[in-house]
Amino acid sequence: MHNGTTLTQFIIEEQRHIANATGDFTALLNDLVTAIKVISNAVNKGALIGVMGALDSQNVQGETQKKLDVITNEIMIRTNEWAGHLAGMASEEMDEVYAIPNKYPLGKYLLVFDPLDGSSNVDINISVGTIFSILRAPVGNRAASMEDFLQPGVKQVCAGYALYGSSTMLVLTTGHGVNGFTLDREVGEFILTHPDMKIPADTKEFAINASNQRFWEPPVQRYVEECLQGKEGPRGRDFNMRWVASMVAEVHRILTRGGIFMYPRDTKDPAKPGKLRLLYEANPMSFIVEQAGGVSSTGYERILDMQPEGLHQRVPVILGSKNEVEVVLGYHREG
Ligand code: P6P
Repeated sequence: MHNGTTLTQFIIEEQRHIANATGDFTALLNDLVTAIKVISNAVNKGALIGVMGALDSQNVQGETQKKLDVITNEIMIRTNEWAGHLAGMASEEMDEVYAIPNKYPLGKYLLVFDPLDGSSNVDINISVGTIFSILRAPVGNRAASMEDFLQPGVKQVCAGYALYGSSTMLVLTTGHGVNGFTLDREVGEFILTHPDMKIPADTKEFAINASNQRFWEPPVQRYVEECLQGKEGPRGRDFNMRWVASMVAEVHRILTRGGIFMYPRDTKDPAKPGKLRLLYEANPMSFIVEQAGGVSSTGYERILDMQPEGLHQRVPVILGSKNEVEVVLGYHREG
């Protein structure tokens, strides 16, 4: 059960942690939460409102767009563009920065998001989510340039995700720990159900797309092979494996019971140093994971320290339970 703390109440209390808070941040988060409620409704209605299936279009990633990719992107834009809290937005589904229309005032924050992460799962009714990251605009109240978004992950003011699963949850951090909220549809409010989430330091559960095994770097090959050898191998214990193909679901499982998630650098497409995008997948999830006591790395460097070079830059990701990620990083150091 819960003590009934609503997200609205929680955000206002969080606002007290933010220096010179003017209420803008709280109002921005409230608009973001409204978008997430609308997306949750669309995702959960699914086939009933004809939002399943793919379009003929591709996004900047060269990925076929699902109807819901476009619909959810539109919901995020329309719900957050008007209130005067943002200097610009960037999304997995848009090639360029989204400029706030002239009819609306500009604000001091930047919003970066993947409106429907794991959308390839939508038609088969497996959990998907929205990932978001809030940065401060280098110069507030001025239309943001692309360069304004290229800030290391340590500059994030807030990061979070919505998980549209058996229940709709919102998990977020503002740098003071990680808290999870569950949507009570009868009330229309997110209720604090998972206060101060922490990732167990150890785990026996790894998540990786094993079909890419032949493309992995040697340290990852070694790590996974040793997991598969189980208690007869050098790790001396058996492991379990999961792969949902929805990063939000994987990270939520790790926050809930521990684990290690890997989408490592692979040689499948040498032009791509990884599959996941730094600004709107790796950075927000890394902020959350670190705030919950976990570790998040490319294998060679801390993800939150990386200087982004482009809106849609891809990076390798190895994140989760501290002690298990450290094993993989140790293998990378050994070469
Ligand atoms: P694959 C979803 O498209 C995503 O960006 C992440 O959410 C997920 O972890 C990964 O890609 C799945 O990739 O290669 O298994 O389809």
